[in-house]
Amino acid sequence: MSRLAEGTVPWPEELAREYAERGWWRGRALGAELIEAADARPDAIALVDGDVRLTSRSLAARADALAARLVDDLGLAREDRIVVQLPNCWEFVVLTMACLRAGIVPVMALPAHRGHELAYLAAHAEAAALAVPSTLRGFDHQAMAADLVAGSDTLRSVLVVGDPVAPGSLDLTALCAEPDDAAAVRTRWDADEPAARSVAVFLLSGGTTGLPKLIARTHDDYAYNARASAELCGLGPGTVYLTALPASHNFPLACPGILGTLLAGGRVVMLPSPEPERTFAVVAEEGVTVTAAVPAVAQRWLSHAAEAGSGQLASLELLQVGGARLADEVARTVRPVLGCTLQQVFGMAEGLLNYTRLDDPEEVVCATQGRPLSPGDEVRIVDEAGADLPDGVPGALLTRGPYTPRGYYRAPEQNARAFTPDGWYRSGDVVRRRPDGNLVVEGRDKDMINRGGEKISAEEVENLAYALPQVAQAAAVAMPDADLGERVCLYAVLRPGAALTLAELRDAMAAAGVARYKWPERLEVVGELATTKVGKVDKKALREDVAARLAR
Ligand code: OOB
Repeated sequence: MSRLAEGTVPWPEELAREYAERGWWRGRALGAELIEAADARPDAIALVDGDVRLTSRSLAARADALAARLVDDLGLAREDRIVVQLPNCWEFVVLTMACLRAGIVPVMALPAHRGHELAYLAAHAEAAALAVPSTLRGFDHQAMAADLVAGSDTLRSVLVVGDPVAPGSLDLTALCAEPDDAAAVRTRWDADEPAARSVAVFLLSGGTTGLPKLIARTHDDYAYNARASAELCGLGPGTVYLTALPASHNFPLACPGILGTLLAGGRVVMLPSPEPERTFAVVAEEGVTVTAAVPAVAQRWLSHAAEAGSGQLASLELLQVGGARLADEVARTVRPVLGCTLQQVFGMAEGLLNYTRLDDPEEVVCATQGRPLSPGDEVRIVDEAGADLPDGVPGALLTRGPYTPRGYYRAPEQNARAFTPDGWYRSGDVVRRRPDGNLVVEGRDKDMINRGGEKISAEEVENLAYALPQVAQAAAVAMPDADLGERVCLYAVLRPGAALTLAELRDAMAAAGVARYKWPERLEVVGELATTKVGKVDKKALREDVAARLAR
């Protein structure tokens, strides 16, 4: 068994056979499926990023050529890992496809991550390479990458997009060049497909533990995830999908996102930020038909359209919103203000995707988070004792299915908590099922803060706070926020005589190389932390306390 396979928890063989028999798992590598989709319409423009416009033929040839260069020039081998931290650019798509062709596994990091997160990801995945922008929003990613390589036992190569490319780094844009021998590289990978049950990508878990867990998505399961999502969303050759959310996130990557659009023969447009003015202009210029947003981004687009009008959005047919709870009142404004259909998406990198359907009544689209994608998805809603609850009663959501893996990568302890012995994933979400089958997300029972779709583990923030000598006790909780839904508030009990300000706390997080979205935005220094009857910190009481303070 390969090293990677050893760290993953496979589906039971009987179910794997059933998934294949039902046609959900095709037994093909996702890269091969993408190349075959490109074959169907070779001259169609498949990928757009600013002035760069690539046909399907060119995209496929570049991906195959890059795959060969990663193996021949960089010495990467099948199942080697590469941490991918790129903004939304065309090279991200070529690199992802190249990895899927060669069986090299991308670890999908976020542009907002910093040394703290990337060092951990590289170590846990034992990554051999790292792909970064040269600089982004004033931050020198390449310098950070050099430090990471210096401190790592496994990292050897740094691939860079943008100027300058430092000596010792490799120019990823150049490596993505169209080859002279497209037919030869094509034949090479056609003859050497990675196994369908092997790991295709590592996604990051939303995070309830100290550091994010890696989710090994296989070729079979992730191809199904993207293909079935594309079908549900009605994607086809006429689709123009705008990637405005960070491309490495499961939602814009495969729900149906970039991969679903390419499998359906459509066109992907990459945009580095969802800033409304630029987004609206690109929607108009490119004739975008589908895009995805988190509620905070959708709200910015709605405000912009309310002021500037929705004239530029004439081509937009479908807006998907997910990643955090969309308020029903906001949902109801989407069609009148933006002039397109809304689809709510309640998904998770661990697998299960719920969608409202395109032909659902407006009431369902605006007041629910949809229902499972696949007839193979199993959902249970249970009480604290694990007993099934009737429709209408909120409870903890458990799930299994053909694209929901049975465990995290190399994490037996976390798996014992996050999965039941018979393979149900405990999502940590509290939901209620309506008689029509649609789910409504009522809250959650996991210790996570959802900052506009960015998931922050309370435990991770607390561990970082404990690194400060002033802090005796720490509890991170969500505080309500009109723009982002939630932000991080830290409650701290200080050591006798110690003092701490929010600025000092944030400076310490910066110095530790922690991604900025995790830095607390409010600090409450208290004499003691409220506890529950069993002596645990009472987070519910703290959330209520901060909400009350904000309302004053
Ligand atoms: C998506 O994936 P993750 O892994 O970043 O976060 C998953 C968690 C869910 O367990 C839930 O707590 C929350 O994010 N969530 C929602 C939601 N969609 C996700 N909570 C309320 N309403 C929603 N619509 O966030 C994700 C992955 C694929 C597609 C869409 C979102």
